[in-house]
Amino acid sequence: TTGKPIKCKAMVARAPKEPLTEEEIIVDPPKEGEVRVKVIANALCHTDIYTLDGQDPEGLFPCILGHEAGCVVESVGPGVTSVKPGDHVIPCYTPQCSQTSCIFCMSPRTNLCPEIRSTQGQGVMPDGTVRLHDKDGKDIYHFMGCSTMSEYTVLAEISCAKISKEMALEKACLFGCGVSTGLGAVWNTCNVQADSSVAVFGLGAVGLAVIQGAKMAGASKIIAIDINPDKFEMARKLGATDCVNSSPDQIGDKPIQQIIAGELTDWGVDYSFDCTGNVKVMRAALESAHRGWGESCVIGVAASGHEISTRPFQLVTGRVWKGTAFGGFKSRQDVPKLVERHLKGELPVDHFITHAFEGVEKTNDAIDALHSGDCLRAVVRY
Ligand code: NAD
Ligand code: AHE
Ligand code: ZN
Repeated sequence: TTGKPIKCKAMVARAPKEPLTEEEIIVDPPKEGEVRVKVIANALCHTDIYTLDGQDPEGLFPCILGHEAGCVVESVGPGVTSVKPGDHVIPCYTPQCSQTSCIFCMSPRTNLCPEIRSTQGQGVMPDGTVRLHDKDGKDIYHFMGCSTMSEYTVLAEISCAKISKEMALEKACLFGCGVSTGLGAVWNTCNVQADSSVAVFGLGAVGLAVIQGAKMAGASKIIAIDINPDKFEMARKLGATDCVNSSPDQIGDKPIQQIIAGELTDWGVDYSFDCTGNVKVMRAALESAHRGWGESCVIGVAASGHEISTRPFQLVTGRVWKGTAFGGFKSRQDVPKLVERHLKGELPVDHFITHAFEGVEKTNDAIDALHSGDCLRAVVRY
């Protein structure tokens, strides 16, 4: 199939809020600097749903969603040197071009390589065209540079993190988004120190990964907050020392930040994380942070039009508000290291997989599982 189009099964997002349609699509061969991969497993992340629900201002339809996957290289385009057919790769929606001319890749302060971000946001490959077409030959947009709800897809070489073949791809896919983001928010973006206090709002896979990362960083107090009390069991298993149900019917009209900063701690927590995407929770997380030095990290994704607010006084009195993309990991160099740490037994991830499905056509069932509230990660193996 090298150099030839591949016909395969994919789940196409035809329009916002509509179920995905199972279709036979055509995947063009990779062009210069591109890689065609066979997708082995894809995990559903809330961001896929956010876009499918029409909330993503960059969301384009028809498209193929999916951005948390484990793949095998099928063929490479001209000029590709870092991967070859048969290699195991994790697609990275935050690429790493590593060029000396890239001030972002050359800086230790960020992972936000902008090399292909503008075309990626327009649902096309770096040359401005698509590689995905429906059976009538009509274009299908790419998504986050990944589009992994398809048996095959095409990625930019700089979006391919080559990983050890020892880790099963139906587990390795987790390092493609949510788990890495939660861990990285703790280790990179906030650099949580030992013996510090942490508050985590939202206990999905991302929030639970924050807890796991905070525990590994030696945090002494980890307050887990959610409106769904079913999430607390896993939070405690991963290291939460306190769990708070912030539903109004539990805490009434008492602000959650008052409970965190006034009752559970003196002055607030050293670090707080929003893993909900709700801008009101983001405010509560900031205002739960410690007077004088508290840092609050936004991980959750909020649609355009939803804005954060707080009194400037909160910052004047020493709180810092920041955010993270993919946990600040420089993708192609750091994802392989996370896989190595897992293989050494330092980073268990099995607990994040709550649902498993066989066949890309089961992706709609995986989406239903995600909406059920008892799902962390649903992995669809193709
Ligand atoms: P999820 O939907 O599985 O988890 C969200 C959790 O927040 C759920 O447990 C839910 O009960 C809880 N929650 C919802 N509203 C709440 C409220 N008002 N108060 C307290 N808890 C509340 O989502 P996920 O896959 O874990 O992702 C979490 C967020 O992070 C999403 O917004 C996602 O888009 C975003 N995300 C961002 C990045 C990044 O790089 N910045 C990466 C991955 C995911
Ligand atoms: N197109 C969306 C972007 C929302 C967003 O913030 N995305 C995160 C990743 S979420 C993964 O589950 C991110 O890393 N953004 C950095 C970037 O370069 O987009 C919107 O809302 O506009
Ligand atoms: Zn994601």
